[in-house]
Amino acid sequence: MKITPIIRAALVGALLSGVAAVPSFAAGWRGWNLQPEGYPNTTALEQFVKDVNSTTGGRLNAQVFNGGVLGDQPDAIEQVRAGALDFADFSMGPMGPIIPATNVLSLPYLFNGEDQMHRVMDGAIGKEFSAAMEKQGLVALAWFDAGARSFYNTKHPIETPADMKGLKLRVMENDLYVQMVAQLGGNATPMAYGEVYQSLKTGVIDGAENNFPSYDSSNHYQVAKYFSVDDHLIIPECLCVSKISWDKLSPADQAAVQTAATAAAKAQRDLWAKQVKASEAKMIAAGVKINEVKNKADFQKAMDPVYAKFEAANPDLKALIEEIKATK
Ligand code: GTR
Repeated sequence: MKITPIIRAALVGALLSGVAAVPSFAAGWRGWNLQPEGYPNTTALEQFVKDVNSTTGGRLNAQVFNGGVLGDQPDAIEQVRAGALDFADFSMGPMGPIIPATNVLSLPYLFNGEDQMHRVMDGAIGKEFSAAMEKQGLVALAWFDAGARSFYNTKHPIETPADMKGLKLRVMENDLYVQMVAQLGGNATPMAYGEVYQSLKTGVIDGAENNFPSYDSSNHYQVAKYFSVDDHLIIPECLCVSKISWDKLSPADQAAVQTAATAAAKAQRDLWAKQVKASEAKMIAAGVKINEVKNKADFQKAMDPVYAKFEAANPDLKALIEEIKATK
């Protein structure tokens, strides 16, 4: 669906006032998605909507609103918890301030790679996170891939932590990322994704951090040409349904929605792997200066105080962190 500024204003107004959406949108499930058309997550969510609508005989009449037109993620999390929105693809990054146990997933260098992240999230530990989220109004149906995040900036390549000194970097809305950048000598500003391009352009910030597909689709590469691969964060994303919406479904419809979500996650992961390669090739062709950080261990070591502080504040989560790190 094409969202014009007027439709967007009407939708947001309707959400804020608690009134049902404008009449041209028949009552039905509404989903939040930050990413634009063509992005792996968007394609997967569109498949989810199509499957859900066909396997529930049109009862849910689901649709997804792409490109963050329904607002930023922290607000959208609250909307889904309140049942004002029915489903979403959420990064687990900005989830931490709302559901503290999920902050474990925002610890830098927690996972040793995407395969380990999949094994953890698809297994018993993933179910523990789902249980914590369900208590807070979010039913986690499947986990999407969001690759590994690295720093990029307008000034120079980052090869050692010393190159981070003084850089003003945008991070997602979670204090753990502010600590992460501070330990490396930079200055972090939590900021909504949609504001990053303009802030890079006007010099409000010098850089940010993300995966290749987002660096590409957000056009950040056009203004911040140095991408330094340090892979400091691997954060899963969650295809979540509002617990309020979920509890209204019959067991048969719940099963249909779960099946659609599992298939959507499979599609997303396949598309993701291809998109990472395609975006990297596009960045190289566009003249982006990509450097692989040689001594990632130095960056990792700098995170010790972040772990120490987190574990001191959450002693009950220490065993879980160790279990994740030990997962083969
Ligand atoms: C993207 C991710 C989004 C959001 C965004 C950001 O890679 O898919 O969910 O986390 O980064 O940096 O805000």
